[in-house]
Amino acid sequence: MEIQFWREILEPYQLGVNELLVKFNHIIDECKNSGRYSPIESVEGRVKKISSILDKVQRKKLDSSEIDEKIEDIAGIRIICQFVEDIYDIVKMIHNRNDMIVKLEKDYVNDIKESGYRSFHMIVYYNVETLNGPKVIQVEIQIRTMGMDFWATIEHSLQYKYKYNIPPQIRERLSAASAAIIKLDNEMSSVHQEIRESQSSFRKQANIVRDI
Ligand code: 0O2
Repeated sequence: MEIQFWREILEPYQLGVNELLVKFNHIIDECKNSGRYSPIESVEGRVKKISSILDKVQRKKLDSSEIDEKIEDIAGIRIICQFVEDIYDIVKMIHNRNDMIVKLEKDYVNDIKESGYRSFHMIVYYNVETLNGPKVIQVEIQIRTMGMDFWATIEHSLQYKYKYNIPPQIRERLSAASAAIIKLDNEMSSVHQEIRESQSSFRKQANIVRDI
């Protein structure tokens, strides 16, 4: 497949990722500026590499005309938050927005994957305006706590190191680490009200100092 083919496929996705990064970062700023607690700690985004798209095309035996419809994660947004409760606040927020339509959700927070992976996944439809007119793209949004992100990042690099064949003894340790992170997330949730209040009064204080 030629460069022009990939440019035409990927450009709308890059635009979508750029726009969504601005929008989710703006939520963080709006919360900060009004002294409110932000359920979003940070956000990152990427467009899937051509080699990874091709792997998926082969694995799912797709025709090149089916890429837009069948590969739902060409555009990926990852939202990191502090508490498990924040995940569900963000999910609600996304449902209430007019610029995204939720196609499907996978709750790997409650329905933990065999590997120990936890995260909330949403596939949303999002409209972008291109030179050729409007285009509706699919975007995968992964929402997870800092703890879940820590685990997934380490596990992902081990998958890479062991070429997707992690030895059983390391798998066991990863499962134990995942269980420890569940405990940590639960512990943090149990004191979250107190932490939220202290962070919000700290932020208000910082805003007052900044405004002087
Ligand atoms: P990358 O590089 O992150 O993009 P499909 O997406 O169709 O292949 P599936 O199983 O329906 O299949 O998708 P799923 O499991 O809902 O989500 C896939 C993405 O979630 C992965 O993307 C990872 O980002 C993440 N993920 C899922 N399971 C695991 C896991 O066990 N460990 C880690 N570290 N991440 C996981 P990609 O395409 O694999 O890679």
